[in-house]
Amino acid sequence: MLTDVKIAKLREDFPVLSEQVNGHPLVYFDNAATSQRPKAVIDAMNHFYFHDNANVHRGIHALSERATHDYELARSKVQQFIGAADASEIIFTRGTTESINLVAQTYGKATLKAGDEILISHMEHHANIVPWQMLCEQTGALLKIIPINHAGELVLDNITTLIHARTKIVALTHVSNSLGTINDISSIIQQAHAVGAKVLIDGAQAVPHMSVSVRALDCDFYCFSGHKLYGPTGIGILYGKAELLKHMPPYQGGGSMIKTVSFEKTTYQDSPYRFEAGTPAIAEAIGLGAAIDYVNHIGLDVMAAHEHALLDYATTQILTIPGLTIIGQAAHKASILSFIMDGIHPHDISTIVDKYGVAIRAGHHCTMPTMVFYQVAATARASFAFYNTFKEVDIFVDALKNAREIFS
Ligand code: C6P
Repeated sequence: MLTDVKIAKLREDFPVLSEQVNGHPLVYFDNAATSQRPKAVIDAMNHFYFHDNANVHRGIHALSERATHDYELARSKVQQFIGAADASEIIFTRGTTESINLVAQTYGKATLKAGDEILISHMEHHANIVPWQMLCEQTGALLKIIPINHAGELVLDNITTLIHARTKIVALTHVSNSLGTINDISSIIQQAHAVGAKVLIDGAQAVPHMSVSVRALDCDFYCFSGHKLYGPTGIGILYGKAELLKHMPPYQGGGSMIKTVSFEKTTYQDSPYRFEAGTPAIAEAIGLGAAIDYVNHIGLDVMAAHEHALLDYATTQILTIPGLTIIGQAAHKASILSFIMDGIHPHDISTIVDKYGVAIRAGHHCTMPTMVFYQVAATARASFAFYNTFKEVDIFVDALKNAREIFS
């Protein structure tokens, strides 16, 4: 359990958390957009630049060997973190967005034909909509949508009418970034496999809050971003089953991904290198490895228990504010709290609470179809991490009450 004393100690690991904003101590509730980095991550990246900086997989000199060792060690840490069978199943990308585009433009483009179907849900982030739309335009495949209900849960009653022989790819978010819903993806993965479809899971909002085993889930692809997991920006992960990666064409061409090049014919490396053309984000991969070490040290279960307690407390507290409606009330939620307030635009809510040092996000959260479903242009969203406190929730709720007063 994370006691107040323990949290106070852990907060010291995050230099930015002691910032003052508009004359108030920072209350950082925008963790779903990007979380903060502990010193361990910043130090790991600094150490690389101070002592080991060289390109990977190229030089035969000591620094290059050190850089390559640390880069590959980071890959192994990711492999263990998500329970993949082999490190070759872990591809470094720039983030979730690039991971999904990679699958669409390699596996998707190579296998889909006109009339095939790609199934997503109504609560997807644009990163798990647009790449599939682009693929549909290229191949003549059709995009199908799993509906949601008002609580923000997938409606699966008629799922057999959506998952059938023509379904080739099912691409689903594990946790919704704008509603907080945790989806029961296991059963959908099984149903998709029963008709021979492959399943990609967008885990951007899941891996920071729950332990994930890609082998237990049996998904075909799993994606996430380093920067939501206390790691650096510019680094993300695509997990793919070895058997699938083996037959997938490259994503981009260039250095590192080839075995031989001649003007007549080029041959490609095996996974993961076939999908990592050019110089990768080396310091960022090492930083992600350090973030995983940090998370493992505290324990995802311990972190999640505290985040849930914060979510429950904040949910109860904000509902005491007149005219406030929570958007996304699923039975199973991660620590994301989206809401609207009568007569106040979410941007104004965000601006007012910022005056009290509270950072939240306001907007459509890159989920425009979800906003349309709720008939709102935007929501305000507070998202909690393990380093947040109940006292911070009180400051946030007081700031919201002030917003209510200003606008009434
Ligand atoms: N959501 C949010 O504030 P990138 O930008 O590639 O690291 O992650 C994209 C992405 C994909 N899927 C989900 C479920 C996400 O939440 C995100 C990023 C941020 O909610 C920025 S829009």
